[in-house]
Amino acid sequence: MARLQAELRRYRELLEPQLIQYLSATDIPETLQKSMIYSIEAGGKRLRGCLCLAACELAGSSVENALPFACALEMIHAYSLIHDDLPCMDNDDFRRGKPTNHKVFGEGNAILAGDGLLSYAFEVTLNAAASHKDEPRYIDAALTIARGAGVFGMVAGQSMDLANERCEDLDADTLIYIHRHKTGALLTASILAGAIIGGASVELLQALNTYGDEYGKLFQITDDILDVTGDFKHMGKTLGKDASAAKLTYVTLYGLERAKEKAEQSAMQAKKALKEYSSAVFFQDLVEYTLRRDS
Ligand code: GRG
Repeated sequence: MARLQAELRRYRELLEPQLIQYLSATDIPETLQKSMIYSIEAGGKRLRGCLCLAACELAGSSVENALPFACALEMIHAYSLIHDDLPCMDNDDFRRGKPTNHKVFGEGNAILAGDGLLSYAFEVTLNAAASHKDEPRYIDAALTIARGAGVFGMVAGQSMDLANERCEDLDADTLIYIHRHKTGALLTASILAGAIIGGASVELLQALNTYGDEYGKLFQITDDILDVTGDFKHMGKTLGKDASAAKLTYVTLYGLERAKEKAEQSAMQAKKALKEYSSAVFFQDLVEYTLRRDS
C-alpha cells in the first residue's frame, strides 16, 4: 500500500493548503470561520478530494484544474458530518478523534458552519466554472457535485435514513437505496467531477460511474463492519452506535461474515469496472486498501 499512500499524500499536500486558504478569507465572521476551520482541520482521509484529483489525472489532465472541485467536495463532506453529528440527527460526541463541532461551538454555530461550508463549496465551483466560460465541462462538473450532494443524492439518502429510523421491517432494497444515496452519491460525484474536468471519454465516465457505485457500497459495508469490529483510536468516533440505535446495516441484515463477503464482491466489481484502464492504478489500490481499512 506504499504506492497508494504516496499518491494520497501527494493529493492531500495539494488540497489541504488550498482548503485552508479558502477558509482563511478575511471577511468571514470570527466564530463562523473558527468553527468551519475546526472541522476541516480535524483531519479525515480527504477521500473525496483525492478521488476527484485522481480521476482528473486518469482522464489525462493536470490535477490543478480539478483543485477547486476537490476542495469543494471536502467542504461538502465536512458539512455533512457536522450536521449528521447534531443531536437531532445521529447525536455524536466525537468525530475524527475530536469533540464534534456542536460540542465545541454549540448547535447554532455548528448548523451555520455546515451551511457555510455547503454554500462556500458552490461558490468555489461556480467561480472555477466562471473562469472557464468557454469550457462547459467545468459547469458540468459543478452540476455533478450539486446532484450528488443534494435532493437526488446525499440529502435524499439521509432523509430516507431518518424516515426509516427504528423501522423493524426494513428490507435490503431500502438499505441499498439509503447507502447508495447517503454515502455512494458523493463518492461517485467526486470521481465523475474530476473525470469531467479532465476531459474523460463517455466510455471512461461510464466505467467510473460503475466503479463509484461499487466502491460506495464497499465503503459503506466496511463502515458498518468497523462499527462492530473497529476501535476509537483509528476511527475517531464512538463505535457500536448502529447496534445500540437498532439501525439496519449490512452487518445487522446479513451478519458479519456475509457482510464481509458482500464487501469482497463489491471490491471485485469495482476493480472489474476499470480493468481496461491500465493507468487506473490508484483506483485499483484504493479498493484493496478500503477492503482492509481500519479507519
Ligand atoms: C446531514 C445531509 C446530511 C448528510 C449526512 C455523510 C452522512 C450524510 C452521514 C455520515 C454518517 C456515516 C458515518 C456514514 C458512513 C459513511 C461515511 C460518510 C463515513 C465518513 O466518511 P469518511 O470515513 O470520513 O471518509 P473522514 O473523516 O475520513 O473524512
